[in-house]
Amino acid sequence: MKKILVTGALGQIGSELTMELRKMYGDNNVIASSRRKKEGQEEVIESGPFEVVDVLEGEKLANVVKKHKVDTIIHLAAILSAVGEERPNQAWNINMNGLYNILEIGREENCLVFTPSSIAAFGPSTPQDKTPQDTIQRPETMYGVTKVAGEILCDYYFKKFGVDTRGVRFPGLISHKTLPGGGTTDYAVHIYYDALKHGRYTSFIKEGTYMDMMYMPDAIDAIIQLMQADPDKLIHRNAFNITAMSFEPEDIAAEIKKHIPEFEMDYDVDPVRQAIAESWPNSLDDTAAREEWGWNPKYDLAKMTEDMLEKLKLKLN
Ligand code: AKB
Repeated sequence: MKKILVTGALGQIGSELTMELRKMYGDNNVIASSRRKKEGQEEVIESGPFEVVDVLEGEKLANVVKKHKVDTIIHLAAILSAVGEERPNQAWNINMNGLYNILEIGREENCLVFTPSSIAAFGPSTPQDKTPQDTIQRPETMYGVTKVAGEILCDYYFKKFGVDTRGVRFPGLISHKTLPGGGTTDYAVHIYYDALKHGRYTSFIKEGTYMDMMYMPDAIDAIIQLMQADPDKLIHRNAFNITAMSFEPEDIAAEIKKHIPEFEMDYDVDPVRQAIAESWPNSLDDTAAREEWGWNPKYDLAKMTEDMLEKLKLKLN
């Protein structure tokens, strides 16, 4: 029987992943953790074990793992790209020392460790179109620096200590349950809320800026599928390129217009997030993930937009 600890369980990915894992493995076998309780997340906090612990508190975290006899850690607690540029010091501390603590616990307690990387692990010198799995990684954001360093650290723990580390490079994630916190791709979530609430959206990302994106159900499937993958088939581990779609702001606006004909979009570009977006790939090549563990996303832009608008309408009414 699996016993899974999810850090950052009240965040954008964690809140949905925890509930899905509880359905699969049983409520008591999935321990949600966060550094504090958050309003609006009662479902996650109350439907199974919940531990208040900061990923920087290594000893407390190790005790949680021992207490619940955890064998799998899904480590999601992290500072994202835009906030990371405002507070690089904090981004380095949480993203690196948090991961280090998790890997040390993984080594001592023999746990499988999943941690996400990101398209942010690439930079302006990376090939921008169909970015290969193995290529130049010289990011120019603190978030990106921590993601590349994290990938290498996870590889190190696998090679040196045999810790079963696995990861994916997530693109921008779009969901209707929990808002993302402080990323560059967040515009692609906000646009749906504003379309329904106000019939218009002001984009902080410039027209013509392509980035990879994915709908949350595919992201959750990716984590679960990779966790369950046969280790003998994994040539890569930290971390796999995965993508479901690549679009510019005009594309998502045009798709929304099919459902809300009066919808209008204009631009008030944020130079910091625009520069970050321009340093990231336009589209990833995810062949390795497809070949090594069967990655195959279900949602494209049209299908995602239909579902997002339907679910958000219910939520906002
Ligand atoms: C961000 O925009 O920072 C994140 C990411 C792509 O990792 N959504």
